[in-house]
Amino acid sequence: MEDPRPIPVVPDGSYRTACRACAHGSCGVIVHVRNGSVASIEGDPTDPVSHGYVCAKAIASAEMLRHPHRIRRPMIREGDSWREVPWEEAMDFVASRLLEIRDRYGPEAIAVATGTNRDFNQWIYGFASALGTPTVVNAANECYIPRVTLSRMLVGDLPVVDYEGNPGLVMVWGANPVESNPDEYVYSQLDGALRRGARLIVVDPRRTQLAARADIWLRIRPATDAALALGMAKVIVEEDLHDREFVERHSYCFDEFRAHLSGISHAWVEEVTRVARSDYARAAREYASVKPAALHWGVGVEQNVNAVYADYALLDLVALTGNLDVPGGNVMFDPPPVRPSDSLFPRLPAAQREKTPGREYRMAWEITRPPLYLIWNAMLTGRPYPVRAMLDFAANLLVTRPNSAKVQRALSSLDLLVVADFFMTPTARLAHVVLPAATWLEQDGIADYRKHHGYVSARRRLFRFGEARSDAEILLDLGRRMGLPGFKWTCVEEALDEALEPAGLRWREFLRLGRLRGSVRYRKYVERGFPTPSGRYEFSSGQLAEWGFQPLPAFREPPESPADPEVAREYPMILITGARRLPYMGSEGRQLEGLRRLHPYPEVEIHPDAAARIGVSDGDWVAIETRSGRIFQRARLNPWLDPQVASAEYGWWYPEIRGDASWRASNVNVLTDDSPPLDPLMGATNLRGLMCRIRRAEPGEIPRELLTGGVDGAGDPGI
Ligand SMILES: Nc1nc2c(c(=O)[nH]1)N[C@H]1C(S)=C(S)[C@@H](COP(=O)(O)OP(=O)(O)OC[C@H]3O[C@@H](n4cnc5c(=O)[nH]c(N)nc54)[C@H](O)[C@@H]3O)O[C@H]1N2
Ligand SMILES: Nc1nc2c(c(=O)[nH]1)N[C@H]1C(S)=C(S)[C@@H](COP(=O)(O)OP(=O)(O)OC[C@H]3O[C@@H](n4cnc5c(=O)[nH]c(N)nc54)[C@H](O)[C@@H]3O)O[C@H]1N2
Ligand code: SF4
Ligand SMILES: [Mo]
Repeated sequence: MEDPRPIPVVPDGSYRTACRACAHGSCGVIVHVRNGSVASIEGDPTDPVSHGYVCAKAIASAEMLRHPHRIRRPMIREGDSWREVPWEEAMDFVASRLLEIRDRYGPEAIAVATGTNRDFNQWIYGFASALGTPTVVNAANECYIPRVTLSRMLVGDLPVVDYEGNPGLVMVWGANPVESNPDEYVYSQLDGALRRGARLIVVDPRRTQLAARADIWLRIRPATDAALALGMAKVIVEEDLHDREFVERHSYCFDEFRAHLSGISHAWVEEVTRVARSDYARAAREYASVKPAALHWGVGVEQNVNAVYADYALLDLVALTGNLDVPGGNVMFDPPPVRPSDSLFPRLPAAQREKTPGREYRMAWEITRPPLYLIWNAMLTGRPYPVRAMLDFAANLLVTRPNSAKVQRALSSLDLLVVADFFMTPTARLAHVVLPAATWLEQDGIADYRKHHGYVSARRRLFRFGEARSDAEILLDLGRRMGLPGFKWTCVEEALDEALEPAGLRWREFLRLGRLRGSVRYRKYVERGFPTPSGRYEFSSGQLAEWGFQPLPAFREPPESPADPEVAREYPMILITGARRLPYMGSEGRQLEGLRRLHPYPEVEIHPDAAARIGVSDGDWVAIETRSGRIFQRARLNPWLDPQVASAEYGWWYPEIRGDASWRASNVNVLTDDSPPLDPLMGATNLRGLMCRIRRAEPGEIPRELLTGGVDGAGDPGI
């Protein structure tokens, strides 16, 4: 095999840049380049967000950079094999096929897909708008976009914890920043606050490392966060602990909210959430009395059919206690002086926007993020319109989207699937064209461009690997070839210059400067008001009412519930899918020995009593079954869990296994469903709180490679 060594584009030295091995943290790092290769990657202690934090994924990036199984050249499928082709040929092929499909069926027949919020995403959304397609597949309905969209509607932007403002208490709700550093946050910030003496409340069905450190841990039943938040609001209002000044001067419909809370009983909250009233009342009192207090919430809250109302109830807690936009509370930070990412590209024409499927999921529809089942259906049935092609940049859809079997059917039905990735993922294996993407060490870009903490920083290209190109480079090339409006730049650097115009900087200057931040101002609502119909914080949303939705947050039982005896008889356990583990981002990293060694197999946490009932010991392989399918993971016994709750890992596929078992054997999305009922506003599916059964796995059922431990971290390229 030809030497895959990366080529440095800088002389030996130490370079400040922004990590992106997890698509989220953008931790400031210093990459030491010696003898033309990465000697080490260390945390940058001067970074104002990450403060020198660095994790195993960042360290493993050096292995990733030179991994022998990375895609090195564009490839076009020929029957069952792949032909490596020059970029020119690949781009011409893709552009001409896409134009044919556009001319025949309309631009909406071309889906564009991406995964989690990555720094290049404005290019893929810009490409979709310029092309004129509303058929956008991303993680909006599964991730934290319900929180972002609702926050924009009610308070202008996502209120992020102001760790620099020294919160006296942090309530971590459905988040686990020790293992996952979601958008806007890095664990070092929370750790710093706790070391400075902040109190800690954790709301999580699992006793995470953080929960073990907490003053109060509320072991909530999965998917009942809306009910618990309402219960806490009820305590605060009943005991007159709310911030009177905020409520009187800046809010609207408080009396309706109070009446709404009177309509629920504490007995109901206890029964639904399985948290004792005395415990959540204590948490509510602390959260309402310590000033300032911050709410650090995560997707544990959102990945279920109550997503938007759970977010609303949490936002109410922040507002009610006067912790909105105050130092050390939850702040809507002003953006840095860069052009908003969507202003760089043309807007989706109104007539095309109107075609977005799923208008009934109104909040998702407004932002052109239709629930995914509608797009898979369109591929499979041609209704409401045919979808015949998909460009997939950075999404391993077969593993990370609910109902994997259906995703496979839908993608396999396309006339053209183009995937840009680092490796031959199960999704890439279905493609007609695969394109080699550049990692964070191989590209110039503005880090955290689309985040909400007010910072951006510079990420610089240090290496080239094979013929890999950054996603921005690929999409710019494709857009130009197709003659799309707005794709005017001759190189990505010109677009970066344009993005930086408001700061009066060009890319090269920003690279030297390294970082920009918007001005930090608090209580901006005093001057600006809120972006609601009333101009105040609305405890009852005028916008939701106008759309015909229940205007105050409410809870409904998940579609599969332990409260339904018929379901519970067959599937007695409540399943969480996807609590994160530090070594892996989503479905990534299973090829990297440095990470796989840390965590070689997927684990499902179950209570020892539940394990004893099915004759399972710690480390045994078990079968997890739902109405949708069956997978295998290894049991990890955890005495702190509710004995009825199990927590399985997500993102698992085995690069070392050929064939469908690679993505079917342990992929938790074989168990999830994508069909209604969904969250009525955002179309979120139940990734937390579905019903399952767990039993001992029979040796014959499990792929041989897993039992013999024949997992070679380097894996099989799968080509
Ligand atoms: N059951 C269940 N499902 C879930 C979740 C869950 O908790 N449970 N979480 C959901 C959430 S919150 C999210 S955001 C999604 C995440 O879903 P995805 O974003 O699809 O997750 P990843 O596996 O991280 O990334 C997909 C692919 O992108 C490639 N990649 C990474 N960076 C780049 C890049 O810069 N360019 C290119 N071209 N490719 C790149 C990786 O190699 C990987 O194959 O999953 C969702 N699905
Ligand atoms: N290492 C690593 N880091 C990541 C990712 C990754 O895959 N790996 N993914 C990135 C992505 S896409 C995202 S969106 C963020 C997500 O990061 P976070 O928002 O922190 O979310 P998770 O880590 O998925 O889950 C947080 C906690 O929610 C708990 N939980 C599960 N169900 C419920 C529930 O119903 N209610 C409550 N209150 N809690 C519940 C879980 O037990 C878990 O401890 O992380 C990002 N960072
Ligand atoms: S949390 Fe993410 S950005 Fe930060 S060091 Fe780890 S992989 Fe890199
Ligand atoms: Mo996410």
